Amino acid sequence: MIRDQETLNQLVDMIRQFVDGVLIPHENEVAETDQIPQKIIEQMRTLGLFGLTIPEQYDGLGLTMEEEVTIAFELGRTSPAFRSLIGTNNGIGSSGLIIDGTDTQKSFFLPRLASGELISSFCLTEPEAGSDAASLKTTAVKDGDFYILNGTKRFITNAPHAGVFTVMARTNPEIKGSCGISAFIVDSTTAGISLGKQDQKMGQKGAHTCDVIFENCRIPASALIGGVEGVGFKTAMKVLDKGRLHIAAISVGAAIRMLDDALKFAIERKQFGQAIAEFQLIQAMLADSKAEIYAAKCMVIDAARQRDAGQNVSTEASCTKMFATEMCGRVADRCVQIHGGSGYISEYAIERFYRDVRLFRLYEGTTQIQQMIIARNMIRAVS
Ligand code: COS
Repeated sequence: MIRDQETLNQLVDMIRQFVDGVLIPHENEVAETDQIPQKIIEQMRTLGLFGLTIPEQYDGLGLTMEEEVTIAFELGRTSPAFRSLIGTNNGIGSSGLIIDGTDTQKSFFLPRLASGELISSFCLTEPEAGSDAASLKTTAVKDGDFYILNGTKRFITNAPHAGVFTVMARTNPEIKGSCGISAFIVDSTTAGISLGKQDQKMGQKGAHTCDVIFENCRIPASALIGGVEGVGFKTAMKVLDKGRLHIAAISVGAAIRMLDDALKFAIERKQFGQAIAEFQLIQAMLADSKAEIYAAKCMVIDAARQRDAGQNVSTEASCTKMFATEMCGRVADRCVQIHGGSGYISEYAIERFYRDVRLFRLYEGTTQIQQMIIARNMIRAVS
């Protein structure tokens, strides 16, 4: 759903200019230093980028899913590190609160997340619980008006910067599966929380992840999201339905950028006395990429509209995440191929994008998990 096309167009134009004029020119610096310059973070705050999806009553822009993916198509055209910094506040770090939080929890945290004063992280994955998220072992034991958290969370995006964590933990150890899990909103300065060393990733330099370790970490009972035990896994799954659409949209944006760069290169690069863009084998790679990007974009918009209409989009979110991220991987590969040897050299952005986009097929559920969700939903629908 688009509430007001003209206002959205203005926002998209502003973000497009910011991406082209500020973010793309700083991509190499971010890759080399593994840091986003502070002045860019300030600009992101001023532009309201930390609160794109946070409801207006909590000082965000309250974008609908269709509006959000439209913005994500633009943000995807630059280094994923920039998107990653604002991504948790707009997605997995705030959605749990927005979907299932109490009014008090929302009023306290959401305005701070919208302004970027606080960065949020989503703590689901553990060393022994990745794809099988319901097997997580972190415990939250009730102790009067408190819970005591113990456990380790792994690969937590933005954890080194986070002011607040959404933590999924087992409140009922008797129940081994998903029903024993609850979600908490945890102040990162609470005693008993420590961070592991920063992960050295294949790509996405400037986006930071690490372990978050809870050791006898005492949090108030009011930190229980929604005030209800045992529904934390469902909260996490609802968060991921939305997050998967966002990652799909970012994948479309990244593929558009890679193809733009490859097209430009193919037009400029001459071999055998002519631009390589004139060769049909190059054209096939350009055309296949264009068509697949178009298909993924249509899927993202359709699924976003269905979610805005209040429909359950679990299947569509997984279909879209699977198709768009796999498409992005194929486009990355073809665009390296079009660049030839230059595609393997860091002077060209495609070398970095090739590594950066590899993560899209892994996080927020691997392609194989999306396949499993889609097939299970199909089978359940008829049985
Ligand atoms: N929305 C709401 N509820 C959902 C849901 C969704 N999208 N998906 C599942 N649930 C509910 C189910 O209805 C079920 O509820 P009941 O017990 O009341 O029937 C409960 O949650 C458990 O679901 P399910 O039985 O499907 O859980 P499984 O453990 O079998 O499988 C998968 C869950 C594999 C789908 C889940 O663990 C998953 O998505 N794994 C990948 C995790 C991931 O993406 N990690 C990335 C890191 S986070 S960046």
